[in-house]
Amino acid sequence: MKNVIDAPFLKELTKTTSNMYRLGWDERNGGNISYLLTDEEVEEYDLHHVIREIPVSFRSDDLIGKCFLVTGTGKYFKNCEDDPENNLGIVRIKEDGTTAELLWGYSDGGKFTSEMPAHMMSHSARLKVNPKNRIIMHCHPLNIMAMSFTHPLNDRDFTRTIWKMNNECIYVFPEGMGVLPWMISGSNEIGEATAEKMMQYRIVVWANHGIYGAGETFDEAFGLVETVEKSAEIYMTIGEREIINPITDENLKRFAAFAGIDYRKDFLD
Ligand code: 2HA
Ligand code: ZN
Repeated sequence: MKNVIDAPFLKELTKTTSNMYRLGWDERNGGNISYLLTDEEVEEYDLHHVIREIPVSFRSDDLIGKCFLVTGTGKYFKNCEDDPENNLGIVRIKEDGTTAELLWGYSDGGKFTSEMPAHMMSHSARLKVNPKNRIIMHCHPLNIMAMSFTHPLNDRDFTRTIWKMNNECIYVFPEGMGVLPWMISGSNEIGEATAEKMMQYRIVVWANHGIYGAGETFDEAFGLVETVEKSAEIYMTIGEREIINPITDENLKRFAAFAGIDYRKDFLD
């Protein structure tokens, strides 16, 4: 039976938390990640003993029996790589759907992120749309947060602005992105609202707070977040100055036709 400490899935996650920290997206204990493990991964590693049970504040019937590697509440992304067993945990959703069985980690007696509702509900939503989804990632990138203070908060307008700051965006997330107003973070309500958006999108912005990204791989989820953040940076850098050389709706339509992109048609004029 292999030790989780040596698992590629653990290294992938801790490399990602370090990258995100260095990008300035995860100050202090900001941000959280959950990674759905495959049955094969769970079989292969020393994950067959329940260390303790941790209640969750909602039901996840769709996720019963599934195992997730999840960042710990109050823990810092910058510390995950050096001390994974304390900062991370692997939990399995018990048959009752409202209990997490700890199989590894949270070694100082800790528990999963305060954003567990948004993570688990988003996993349920994304798995309905794409059974291969494995990652839900949340962080606080500077420019996305700044933009959400001054830009209208509806999916269409926000997507259009982000798409038009960088041609690549419509290629990377042709379905667009969801936006939520300020809500109480950590609540079941923000979890439900995020999951509803996740039925349509892989990206959900939480105004005044940060962003969620979903994907089959870390590259996919991380790539979505960094692409949105780059566009938001361009938007914030332009600021109040007049755009005299815009990317137009017509430009995006021509690019989409050329590249064969099946984008969200009602998001362009
Ligand atoms: O875990 O990012 O949204 C810290 C947060 C809460
Ligand atoms: Zn947050």
